[in-house]
Amino acid sequence: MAEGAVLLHGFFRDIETELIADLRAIVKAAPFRHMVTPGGHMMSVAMTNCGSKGWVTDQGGYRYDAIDPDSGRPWPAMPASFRDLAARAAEQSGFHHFAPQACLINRYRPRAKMSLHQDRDELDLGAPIVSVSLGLPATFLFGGLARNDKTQKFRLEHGDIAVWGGPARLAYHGIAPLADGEHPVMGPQRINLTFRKVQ
Ligand code: MD3
Ligand code: FE
Repeated sequence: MAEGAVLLHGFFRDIETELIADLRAIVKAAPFRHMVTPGGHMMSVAMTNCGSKGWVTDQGGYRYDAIDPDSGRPWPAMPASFRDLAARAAEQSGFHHFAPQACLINRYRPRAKMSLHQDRDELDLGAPIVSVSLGLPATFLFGGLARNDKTQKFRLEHGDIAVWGGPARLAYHGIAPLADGEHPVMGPQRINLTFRKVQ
């Protein structure tokens, strides 16, 4: 896709059942919620997290926090299936010993979108971000290092894993409004996991 970005197709096929069962357990313990941005807007994407840190946003700003603000408890632990998949994808892409503390889980229903943004709340920008797509396909928008750089479109489908490191790590990116549809395994939604080394 770009220097530093690697797209792997069908990478979780062998562990799909375990991955989805583990995802269900996380969502049971820490349900999806629509967070509010510091600007006061409710996000169309619903989110939750697993791992020792989770990404949260509220009127106070964005941050990684060990505690789920909705439950007052720590986020669910990162399952071995998640951790191993992320490490295997990173290794395949040339990043050794990838040990993320956080996994942000995004849920898109039809019409949900994510506006163009950079991910820069992580302390270690030398580590890649690994993203895993499940469910309905999405149009991924990939720009440059400046907000106004022109964007390229890529389709992300169930089973796709992308590793974003090097010069791609700070590129602007987003997701176009999700089209209607019904995925045979995941139903009428798209779920994206992003693994992050935050400390
Ligand atoms: C490129 N998520 O959670 S995944 C996010 O599909 C986010 O939910 C989108 O952007 C989603 O922050 C896009 C692909 C992705 C994730 C992180 C990146 C691409 C990236 C970080 C840097 C560059
Ligand atoms: Fe992002």
